[in-house]
Amino acid sequence: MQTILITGGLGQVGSYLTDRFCRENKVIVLDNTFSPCRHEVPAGVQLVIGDIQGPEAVRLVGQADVVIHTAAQIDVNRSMEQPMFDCENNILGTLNLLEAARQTNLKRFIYFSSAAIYGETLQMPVSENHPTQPLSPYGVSKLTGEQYALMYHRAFNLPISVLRPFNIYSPRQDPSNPYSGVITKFIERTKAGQSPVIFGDGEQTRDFISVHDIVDLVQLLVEKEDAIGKVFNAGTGKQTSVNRLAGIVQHVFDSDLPLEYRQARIGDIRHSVADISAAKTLGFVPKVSLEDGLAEFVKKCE
Ligand code: UD2
Repeated sequence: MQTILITGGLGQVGSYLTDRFCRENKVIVLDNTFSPCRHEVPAGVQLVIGDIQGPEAVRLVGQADVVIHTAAQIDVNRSMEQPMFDCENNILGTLNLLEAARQTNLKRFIYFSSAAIYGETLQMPVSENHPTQPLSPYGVSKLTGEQYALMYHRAFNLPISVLRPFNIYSPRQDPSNPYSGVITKFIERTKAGQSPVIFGDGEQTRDFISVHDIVDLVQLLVEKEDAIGKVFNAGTGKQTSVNRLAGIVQHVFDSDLPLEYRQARIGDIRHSVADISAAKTLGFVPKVSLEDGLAEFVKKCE
């Protein structure tokens, strides 16, 4: 049995990781409850309310065999308005954990980066060695965290693996959070008897990945020696247009209202899809189709 520290363990991704890893491990959740998707942890899991920048975080890293670092300031717009806040949380917070990890015998440190580090992409699908040209302070802070993590691997032999998730969805995403993704927004409107609102012509595409597939991939990163010192895209490798997504949501929720089109978002990326060859070398196979993933939201509503 290993001790696994999950930072941001009350969040959308962290809470699913906690559910999976607590079956066979001792899990400690560190969360500042800034944007929790749930307020309790499963029985047997230790919850520590605190910040990744503080001394508490250092103490907890010292107790862990594995650190899965998901805690972050995740709002791209907020990063534009308050870049210092974003920098402190995402860069200094990550550095605090890495510094703590340097003093230990950790078996693995998984760093959650983001596809935001790529910015507008030049070729598709996007592989991990594509140039990085972030378009927001959030993208810069995530990329800087990656660079620190990989440097700690090279210089101090820390067993780091980096994950770059594309568009993650789950029924636990908080609909009241302005940051929440297009899937949550479409479902909330459809449930309220309103049309999904599409920004632009709806032909922009994304690689939507279920949180369950993300958890599978993290498990592989924790288990496989081959994952150390490497960066992995976390997507499905499938491209879905926003128009098609709206159609599937309406089908799943049995709605036929006409779609509502509004002006495109400034700075919206046109196409995004992951090359997942690297993750496949670890044995990763995305299992949840968009249709099945969305059906899970219906169950939650029942
Ligand atoms: C995702 C990430 C973001 C950052 C970025 C980097 C999420 C939730 N956000 O932003 O953190 O990593 O990728 O590229 O995963 N849209 C609509 N109607 C709506 C809401 C959105 O048409 O009501 C469109 C939106 O204009 C965009 C697409 O849907 O073209 C996806 O939007 P999103 O906010 O879910 O995610 P994205 O890809 O902008």
